[in-house]
Amino acid sequence: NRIIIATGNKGKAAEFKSIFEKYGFEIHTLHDYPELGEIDETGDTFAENALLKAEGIAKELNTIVLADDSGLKVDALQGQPGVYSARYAGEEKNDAKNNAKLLGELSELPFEERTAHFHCTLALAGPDRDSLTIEGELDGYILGVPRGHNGFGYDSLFYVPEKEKTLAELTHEEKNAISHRAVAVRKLEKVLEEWIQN
Ligand code: ITT
Ligand code: NA
Repeated sequence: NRIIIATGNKGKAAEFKSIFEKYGFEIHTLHDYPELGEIDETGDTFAENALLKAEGIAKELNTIVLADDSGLKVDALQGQPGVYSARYAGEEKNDAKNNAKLLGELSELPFEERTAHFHCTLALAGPDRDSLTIEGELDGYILGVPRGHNGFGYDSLFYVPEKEKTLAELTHEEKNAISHRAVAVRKLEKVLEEWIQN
């Protein structure tokens, strides 16, 4: 059983590989298909962008494809960076610059007002079938200084109160048990077999 995940993000790809391993799926990503062009993420919502990626790649490869559109929603910033999380600090995707920009925006705020949510929308698409979207979220706080070196993106700034750690201080296994991506994949698991059969 093979699943193609329409992502070029190495952090996401690693997480999908370890999350889906236990379901016995072999995971391929866009790194395995260098001939495919990048999909323009022109949507205003996570769902629109996830569908653009899944349906675009499904059409090119004529097979079933899963895509992830995800990001960080900060309450004090009215939900920003949101769908712009990957390119918050500029056109190039740069985690260090994105984190620095976020810290600058929140510099005046006390801890209690730094609430944030990681969001993940998964989209499943395939030839001759209706697409499906599924969501997952994780609640936390944005710290004033980074902590930990695991993970990717905004993980070192995202404090999870239940763990008393940032996502970057958790092991991969610990993050993959609670993350927005893991929550969405657990929901997907319940409908995947039936969707594939239809
Ligand atoms: P693909 O579109 O190729 O999948 P991308 O990185 O551009 O890769 P998105 O458009 O969905 O993907 O942007 C997601 C961004 O949100 C990502 O680059 C991080 O900055 C942030 N993000 C999402 N999930 C995260 C996580 O688990 N930990 C830390 N940051 C995350
Ligand atoms: Na996006």
